[in-house]
Amino acid sequence: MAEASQPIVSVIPDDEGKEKFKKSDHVAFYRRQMEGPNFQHRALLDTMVLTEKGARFKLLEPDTQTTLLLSVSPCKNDTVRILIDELQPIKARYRVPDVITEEPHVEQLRVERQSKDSVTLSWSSGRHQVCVWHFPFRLEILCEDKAMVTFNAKGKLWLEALQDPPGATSRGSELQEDHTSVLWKETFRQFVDIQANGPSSIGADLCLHGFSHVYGLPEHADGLQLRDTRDGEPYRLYNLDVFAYDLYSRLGLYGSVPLLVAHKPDRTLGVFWLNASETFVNVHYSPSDHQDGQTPPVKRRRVEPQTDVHWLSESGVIDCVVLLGPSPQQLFTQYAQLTGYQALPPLFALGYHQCRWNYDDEADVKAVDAGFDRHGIPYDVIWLDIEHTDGKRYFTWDSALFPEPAGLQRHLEKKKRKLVVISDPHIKVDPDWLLYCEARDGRHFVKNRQGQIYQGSCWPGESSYLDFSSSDTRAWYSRCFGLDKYKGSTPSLFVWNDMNEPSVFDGPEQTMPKDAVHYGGWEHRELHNLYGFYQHMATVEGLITRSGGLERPFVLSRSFFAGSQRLGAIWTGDNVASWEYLRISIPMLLSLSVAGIVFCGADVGGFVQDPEPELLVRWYQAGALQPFFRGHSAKETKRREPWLFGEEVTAAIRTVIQQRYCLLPYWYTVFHQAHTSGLPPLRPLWVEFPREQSTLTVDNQYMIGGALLACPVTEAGVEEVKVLMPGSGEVWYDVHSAKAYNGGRTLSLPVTLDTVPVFQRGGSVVCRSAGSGSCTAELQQLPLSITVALNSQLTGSCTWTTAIPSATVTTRPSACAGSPCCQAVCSAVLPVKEEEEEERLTALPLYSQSPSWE
Ligand code: NBV
Repeated sequence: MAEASQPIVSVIPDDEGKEKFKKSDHVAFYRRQMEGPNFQHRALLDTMVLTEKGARFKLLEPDTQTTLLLSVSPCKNDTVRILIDELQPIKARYRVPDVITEEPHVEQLRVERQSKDSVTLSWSSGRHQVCVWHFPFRLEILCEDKAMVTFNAKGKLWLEALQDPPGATSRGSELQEDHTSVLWKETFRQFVDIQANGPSSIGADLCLHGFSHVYGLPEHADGLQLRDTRDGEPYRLYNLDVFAYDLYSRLGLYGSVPLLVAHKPDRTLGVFWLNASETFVNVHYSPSDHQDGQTPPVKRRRVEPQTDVHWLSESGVIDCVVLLGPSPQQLFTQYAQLTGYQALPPLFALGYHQCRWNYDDEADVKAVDAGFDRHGIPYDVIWLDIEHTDGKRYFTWDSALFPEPAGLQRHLEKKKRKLVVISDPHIKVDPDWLLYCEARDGRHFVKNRQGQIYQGSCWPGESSYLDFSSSDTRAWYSRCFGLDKYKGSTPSLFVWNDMNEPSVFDGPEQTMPKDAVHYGGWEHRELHNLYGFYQHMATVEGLITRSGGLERPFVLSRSFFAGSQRLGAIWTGDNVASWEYLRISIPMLLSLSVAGIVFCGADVGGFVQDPEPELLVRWYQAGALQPFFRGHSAKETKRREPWLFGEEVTAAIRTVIQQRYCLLPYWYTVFHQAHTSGLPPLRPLWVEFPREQSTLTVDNQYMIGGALLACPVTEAGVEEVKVLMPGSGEVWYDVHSAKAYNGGRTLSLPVTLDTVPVFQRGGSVVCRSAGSGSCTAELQQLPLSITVALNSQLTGSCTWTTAIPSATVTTRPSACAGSPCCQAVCSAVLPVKEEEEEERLTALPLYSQSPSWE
């Protein structure tokens, strides 16, 4: 069977002028919800039942006489879960499993006030309340009697109740072409989607009072702050393989996290919409630019701002958790308690990774590895793409190109370096291949709607797709990573899951048809956005089991969902070697970080096309300051190992990779923090400076942990950059020159090709390695240095905690037991006279001391 080639064209219309990916007006359920009947629901207050799981009410929609069941569960960690399902659906609607890690403890509710119009419930301290209004139904979440969030403020709540198919009783099960049957069938280009359950969409709106800045909802190639969607498309959450994706777009990319985070100076809150089917989100800010644009200008009263968010999904139930913060830190912890904390990566995973599609053969891999040593550039991992396999059969090797794969790994391992290989979710249809036969006979493949094994085209040609939603299939797949089973693998081999949206070359929007069928009879439409998450989970399990449960795994996945942070790393897919893509990588990674996917990176240098040397250097500088740091390039591009562009470029790249290695004790520490508290290593400025209005729209600078401010240069040929130094009263120290700057202003700073603006916050302590070594294993032998930066009173003292790397598996909440922490309190006091302050600030050396890793 012939191997396939990827239909490269994505955003460009095909020969018939039709686009490959849908816009919202191509999507029937979106149109139905938007043009919707505008039902007004009634909450039947006398049906209220208070249980240990919260409060339950019936909701009635009088026109259709549909009854819904609402449950409201305020939880101990200041979150409120709102669940709405049909009271008596003709069959069960899909509820997303495996994402929420543990059911949070529900608070004991008490009735605070009750009338015929509303009932107000409160719990523990009584600071927060929930008020349910009878007609029109809405649900308010209040803090000290002030509404923070109103669910159904705009009356957009609508669940399309499940119905029997037209003619199911009178005309047999064949669909008839009449006006109702279109609800059971949808056509996009040549693709026909038969909707076995008919229309089943859900929608609801939430008003976020007082908020005019919202973030999150990855993955989109757009700015950090979400935009008002009235001027175009809604944000789409539908995992798709989009080669060289369009920029500044709200169309769906490889992964989805339905978490929206709202921030204002005195509160951060979140809305988590737990649904894995195709989802859209509309954001309306008020007062908005639209209103401001009115001619003649209308004199407006000062109104409190608000953000209205309308969520719409193709199926499932309404399962929405409001996270009440109030601080960014609390919000991140609430979200991590719900969906899991970041897995603590093994230290090597935070080093530099060298990838290419493809390193041709064993000699090529060894030569590249030697190149790093020859040029004194540290690195930890070299990667193999799909060409290393025998005809794109994952878990195999091309025996001509990689005759001694275990020997190759041992060669790398002698230098304490690792190999990562790719493993995609499609399996070549090949009855002569044992692994295919095992999967087929073990019923591990997704089926089509007729009940046969589904087949689609991907790299190997005709392929079938593993059904990772089944725990049996996940267990079987995990076993494929066993050292006895995966021939040629050794414990220093780690894994990369690509194409797991899943990508299907001949499928609608290049993915799996929604009417394909998974374990338990669930249609693919119900769980589409979970597919990659489940493959990632199975791979991680495989690596943990391989090590007898002892070692922390490293697995990179392209597709992801809420909760993927528990599994490992993700990257932003097929970007392009251009300055715009370098710039967009920063807000893309910040949006992922805000939504819990904190171990993230973008292909350094750009995957598609060839970067000019200046762009390559700037990209390495930026990548070295981002969590997952990997150079990668497509098959058609020129080779671009760091030493191929002349000594100036090699030196610049060497410097930033070495600086990354020196900073690894700090990176590891901020990852340990993510693992234990949920705080992301990469933080938008407002996370650290929540009260500063000027930080709310900044998305070209960010904090690494609480101590370092990074502003990578992302423009060609610039000689100066503007940097916002946040926080009046703060002091910032250039980490290279120790020059001090007062916060609360924007500065223009001169830059050369070697400059990477990074500043340490006064009052913080940063732990570095005294040298970089050739890889992280060597780094750990070197002494550490700590840098104490004094704050503006010059009397700063701070607690320093650094995590000591070990390879062992850590599971929360006993994270510290598996990964020892070293704590020290560092304080430095420099008495200073008022009038001397400015002068002393600029001359102040950073205080350093040298303990060691042990
Ligand atoms: O496996 C080949 C590539 C891979 O290098 C890249 O990183 C992925 O995002 N893969 C996509 C498949 C095809 C890309 C055109």
